[in-house]
Amino acid sequence: MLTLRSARFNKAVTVAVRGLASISFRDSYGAFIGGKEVFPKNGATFNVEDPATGKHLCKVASVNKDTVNQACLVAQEVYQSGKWSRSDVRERARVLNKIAVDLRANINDLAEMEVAQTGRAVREMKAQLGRLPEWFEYFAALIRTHEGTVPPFFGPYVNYVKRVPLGVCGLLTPWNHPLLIAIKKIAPAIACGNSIVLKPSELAPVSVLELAALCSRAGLPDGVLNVLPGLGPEAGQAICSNEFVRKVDLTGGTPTGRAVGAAAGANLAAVITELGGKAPMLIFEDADIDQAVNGAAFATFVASGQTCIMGARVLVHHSKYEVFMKKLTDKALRIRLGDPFDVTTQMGPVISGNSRKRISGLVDRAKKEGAHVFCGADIPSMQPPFDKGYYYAPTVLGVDTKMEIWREEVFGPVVVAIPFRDEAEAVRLANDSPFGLAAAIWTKDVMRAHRVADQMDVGIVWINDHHRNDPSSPWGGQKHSGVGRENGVSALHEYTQTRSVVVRTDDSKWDWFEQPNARYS
Ligand code: TXE
Repeated sequence: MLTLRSARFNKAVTVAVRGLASISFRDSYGAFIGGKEVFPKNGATFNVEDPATGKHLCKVASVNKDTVNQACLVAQEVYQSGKWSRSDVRERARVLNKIAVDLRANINDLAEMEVAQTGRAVREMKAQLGRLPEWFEYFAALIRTHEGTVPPFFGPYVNYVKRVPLGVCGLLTPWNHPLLIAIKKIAPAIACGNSIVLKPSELAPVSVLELAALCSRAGLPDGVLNVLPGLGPEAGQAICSNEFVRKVDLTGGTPTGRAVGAAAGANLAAVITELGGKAPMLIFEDADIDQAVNGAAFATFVASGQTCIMGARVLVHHSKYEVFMKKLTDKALRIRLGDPFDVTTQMGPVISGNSRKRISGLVDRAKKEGAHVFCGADIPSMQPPFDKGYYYAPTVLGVDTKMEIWREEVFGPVVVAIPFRDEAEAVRLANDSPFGLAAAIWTKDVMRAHRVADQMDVGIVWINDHHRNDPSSPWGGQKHSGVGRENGVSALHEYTQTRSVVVRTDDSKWDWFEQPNARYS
């Protein structure tokens, strides 16, 4: 049984999930507002299902605009009280470090909950969640060590500049890494003294609700972190439009980014967005081909390809194209699909029936446009109960740049491949995308590695690797991949604003109206 559940969450019927018997879901979950579980009066709920079997997991409250507005008021009142927003940074750092300790103690339970909601393989989720406490530790350290500035202000003045919180921040998070993405935003936001209203994805909201209860138990004052499960166009839009919300931080699809940006813009709230991607992997002729194949398979198929930085386009020097594609295909064909709770499973289903339909549609249209199928491109046959799950075979396609699938994000286990003749062509192909989130370069030539990295129109470049992330390292994209950065000092800047204090140090009398030579500025 999950041990982390706060006493503030009601006890209710639990539904055991197959596989690792320790995990269970309650029958229903409410929102988490002001430190308590709240069931909105209208009783609206949505269902969460297990994508590996299609079975019902639990019901979750679906909050409407009224509940969003109540939660934003709670968040604003606690912000204005100064209880957290003006608390000593030592106290804030202490609470963040305590959250990290409690999170570490509950990682296995939370990871299993993520497996049940997302269908991602348990090995992946445990590896990913094992690192989450680092975000709280990093931002605890950053606020303890961050210093203001003293600009060289003209004249008899001292000008000091502090960074102060923004107020209520609206966080909109997706289902593919429910806790990782929520924590990437929560840790800097609370470290800086903000209050939060967070809407998790309607497909995987439960672990984020559990996290809020955990933070509350660790000493985060009530009302600083409020979690509002609900639907995007209703609850998500209501957050963007609420008068108290000063910043909206979304990770989601590009169309959602536009809708969120428009609503937040009308509300004069700032926006950070981490949106889609179509990351290229450039495989040069001098790369260690076996390692590049391993890296590309990891980049493409981890999380069933449902990550924003997934290796979506593989560009291979023409002299190595045949051998590379043969090895990548062999590797993709060996990936073990199955029960995500089985530690030997290497890939689970995709998140939903709709998502699989979208993936199949893109692949089927690519085939009609003449794509070469190296492997996959179909729905695998699975043993019950997984025959009801949303599995899609690891897919490798040879394409050309005129095809829809070259440009569109698939968000599934599908990689498209193209050979290139020289470095200039590789760079041109890599940048031939509406997205600009990440790229990977595989080469042993150190000069080429940096030269090519410098020409990528993206926010993140890996050299001889993929997917690596750290709380200290800026994360975000260019073009349709979004605006702003997560992680590192950038995130501290995203979640604060400057307050500039100008102090006169000359106490001689002055009078603008009597002194014709008095300075104006
Ligand atoms: O994301 P959505 P979905 C991409 C990927 C995927 C596509 C759709 O291409 O196929 O997005 O996935 C909330 N106003 N990524 O449908 O809908 C929503 O409830 C305010 C990339 O799951 O963008 C959820 O909490 N909020 C990605 C969050 O936004 C709205 C991760 C993201 O949901 C809203 C996931 C609205 N109008 C999907 N509509 C990445 N960058 O990693 C939705 N939401």
